[in-house]
Formats: sequence, C-alpha cells, structure tokens
Amino acid sequence: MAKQMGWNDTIVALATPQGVGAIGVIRLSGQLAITIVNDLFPAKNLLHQASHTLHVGLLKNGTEVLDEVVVALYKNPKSYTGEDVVEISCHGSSFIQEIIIQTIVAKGCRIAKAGEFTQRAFLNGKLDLTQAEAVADLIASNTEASRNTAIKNIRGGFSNALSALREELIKFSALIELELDFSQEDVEFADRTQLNHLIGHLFTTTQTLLQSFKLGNVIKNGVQVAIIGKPNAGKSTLLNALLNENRAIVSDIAGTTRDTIEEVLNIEGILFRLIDTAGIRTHTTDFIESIGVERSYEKMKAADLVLYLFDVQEMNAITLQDVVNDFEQQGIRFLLVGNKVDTAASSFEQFSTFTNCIFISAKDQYNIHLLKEALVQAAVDGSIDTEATIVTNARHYDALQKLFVAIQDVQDGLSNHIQSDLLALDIRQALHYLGEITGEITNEDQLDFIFSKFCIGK
Ligand SMILES: Nc1nc2c(ncn2[C@@H]2O[C@H](COP(=O)(O)OP(=O)(O)OP(=O)(O)O)[C@@H](O)[C@H]2O)c(=O)[nH]1
Ligand SMILES: [Mg+2]
Repeated sequence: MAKQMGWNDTIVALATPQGVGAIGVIRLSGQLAITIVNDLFPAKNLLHQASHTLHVGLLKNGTEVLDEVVVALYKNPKSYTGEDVVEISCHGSSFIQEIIIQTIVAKGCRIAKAGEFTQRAFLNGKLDLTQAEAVADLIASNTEASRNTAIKNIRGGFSNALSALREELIKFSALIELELDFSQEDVEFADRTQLNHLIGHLFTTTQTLLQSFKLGNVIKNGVQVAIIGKPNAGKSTLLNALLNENRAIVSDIAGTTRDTIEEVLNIEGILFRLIDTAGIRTHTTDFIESIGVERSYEKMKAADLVLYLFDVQEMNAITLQDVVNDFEQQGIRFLLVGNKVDTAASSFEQFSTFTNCIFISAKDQYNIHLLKEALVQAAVDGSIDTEATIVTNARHYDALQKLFVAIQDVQDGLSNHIQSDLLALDIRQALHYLGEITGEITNEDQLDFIFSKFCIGK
C-alpha cells in the first residue's frame, strides 16, 4: 500500500466531543508523539516509561501551567494506529483543550484529518477496511441493534469469512495460472470439482450477505413510516400514543394537522421515523391545508412503509379495498390500521377479510403494542435473523453485487468447460471484487473518500 503525503507527520486531535464535559481526551499519534508530550510534562521522563502505562502530573508550557492531566502511553506497534500513541486526559473545558492542542501543534505536530487515526490503523494492518468502516458506524450508532452490528463488523464480521474464501480462491487461481504454462500438455492442476465446490460456497455466502443489506440498512438508517389517512382518522392521536407524549395537536376539527410532523421512535432496537401528515381528502378549499395534503402524498411515496389509519365507523369494506388496490398498484408497502374501536363494539367485523388489519384505539392506547410488533415485523421482513452477519455499508453492497456477477461467470465457465486462460480471467475478476471489500485492493481516492466520513479524532 502506497503511503500518502503527510504520512510521517505526528498528528493530534481532540478524541472526545467538543464542548464542556468532565474530562476531554487529546490524542497524538506518530514518531514525535511521546517526545512532544514529554517536553510539556516535567514530572517524569516519558521516554523511559513502559508502554501501556498511566502518568499523572502537570502539563506545562515552560513555566505556564496548562492543566493537571493523566497521560497514557502506547508504544508502537501495540497501539490503535500501530504508531506511538499518547492520550492526554485533561479537564473538560473547551478553552483548556484548545490551549493544549495549540501548544502541541507549536511543538511540531499537525491537526489530524477526519478519520486519520483509523486510516493509519488500516494502513499499518491493524484493521481491515470493513473493520475500519465499522468504527465509523459504531460512532454513529444510535440504537442497540446498530451498535451490535457495528461491533460485530469491527471484530471481523463478514470480512473474516470472505478473507478465508479469498485465500482458497487465490490457491486455485495460482494452480490455473500454472496450467497456462503447460498449455501444450493439456494438464489440470486445479481440481475442477473442488473449485466448483468453493465457488458454490462463495455464491451462497455472497447471496446471503446481499440479502442482509436490506435489514442492514434498516438497522443503520431506520425505517420511514408515514401515517396516512382521512382527516380526523386519529393520526395525530396515534403519533402521540406511539411516542407516549403529547407531541402533535389533536382536535375534532378535520384538517388540524397542516404540515408534517416527524418524530423518532425506537422499538426493539430499530429506529422508526414516524411522520404524521395532513389528512388526505380530495376537496379542500383551504389553501394551506391543500399544501399540507400535497406534502402527505410526497411523504407517502418517499416512506419505506405507510401506516394507513382509518376510523372504523367511517370506513366500509369496499372503500378500504379501493385503498388497498391503490397501494398495491403503486407498489407501496403498507399496514392497515382501524382506529376508534372503543366507539363501535362490533362494526369493524365487516373488515374481517383484511386479514392483517390491526384494530386499535389510539385514544385509549388499546392494542398499540400489537401495532408496534407489526412495525418491527414489517421492518425486518419477518424472516431475517438479526444475530446473523449483516451488511450495512453501501460500498460493500456495491462490491458484493459485482462479486456476485463475477462468481456467476466463473460458475458458467466451469460448467461449459471453458479454457484455462478464460477461466483464470474470470477468477481474477472475482478476486478483485473480493479484495475490494476487505481492502486488500483499494486505490488512494477510495481510501480518502472512506476515511473522510469519519469525525476528527478517530
Ligand atoms: N373515540 C376515539 N376518538 C379518537 C381516537 N383517536 C382519535 N380520536 C379523536 O378523533 C379526533 C381527531 O383526532 P386527530 O388525532 O386530531 O386526527 P387526525 O387524523 O390527526 O386529523 P387531521 O390532523 O385533521 O388530519 C379527536 O377528537 C380525537 O380525540 C380513538 O381511538 N377513539
Ligand atoms: Mg392530525
């Protein structure tokens, strides 16, 4: 891997969030990390201290006391980046942190770019690319499920499985390339049956990973749920019931909600972005309301899932069937929810043909738990195991798709008994995409792009 400009610099950044906190951690990495901090730390000579030790003392710039700090030493190669790393835990005031960083920079360090610590870890072979990207996901994770997935990927997740398969494939590739040298003699060094077996294994692994992306996306980005229905159906009441707070204004005046209201709800570790919309009616003379209705249509089309709410007393089975047909025609995923069952003891029995319709009372919070279960089921599609390895990254998904095509080419080639040289070409292609996922093959632009999405200090 070619090392880029600035590679030899010692870098520094605040590793904890900006702002006031109990403590702040300033992190340095590079050849001069220990020397620079040692210059500011008169209590001890840090150059003579062992790796993985903590040291308490004053941080001083000449005679000026900057702060009382704890210094942690990590000597290369046993550190996060693989270089010498020093972490200074100081008091959590932005002012103090800023002064310390400025003093360190004046001693010959430069401010780290976003993700540069992790990029160095990658370049020094401490992490592979999927692991490094998982670090970014972990920092950004905001639910239990997204945290679990990110941690699994940092520990090796699916890149371990793919690396093992890649190595197997490299062996075959070498044998086939060898056959090319003996092309006159018509020999086969690479056992075709075993190769077929390996390719079959790659095929299913890749397929499973591709399928997991849908759930991965859900876990990482959440599910957009638009609450749609006629005016007064109880949409805002339902939003409040789901959130367990009085977020949206509720009234018996049709057309209460004029604009859309968005709130986030976490159910069983999955993030739902709930959108309460203006009730949809075909004829409205109110200009503001008509803009709201327009937005409801937009939200409905953009949502991952539409929650269609109706008043069981106002609705009839024929109209509801029309609604269902409409959704199906437009390819919109939806849940049917009949509301206000508290007002009508039996009238909702006419909807018994709509088997997956849920009946609730938003006002009385009746059956809200059933609705929540249905939301989770719809999000994970009922079939995928959240404990399995999950692809959450669009770059991996893209490379996996290309890999999938390349594997199919190899499979076709094998069953058509194509010549070794052509087969070798197809295998090389598959190896290329495999390597792109785990980061054995990357170019600098790609790396810069990936790491630029990190925050500074990571
Ligand atoms: N009895 C009963 N009344 C309900 C229920 N849910 C909502 N309501 C009432 O229905 C009326 C309309 O409720 P909203 O939540 O404002 O309805 P909406 O769908 O948001 O209406 P718009 O914003 O105008 O489109 C209010 O008077 C609510 O109290 C329910 O489950 N049972
Ligand atoms: Mg409303």
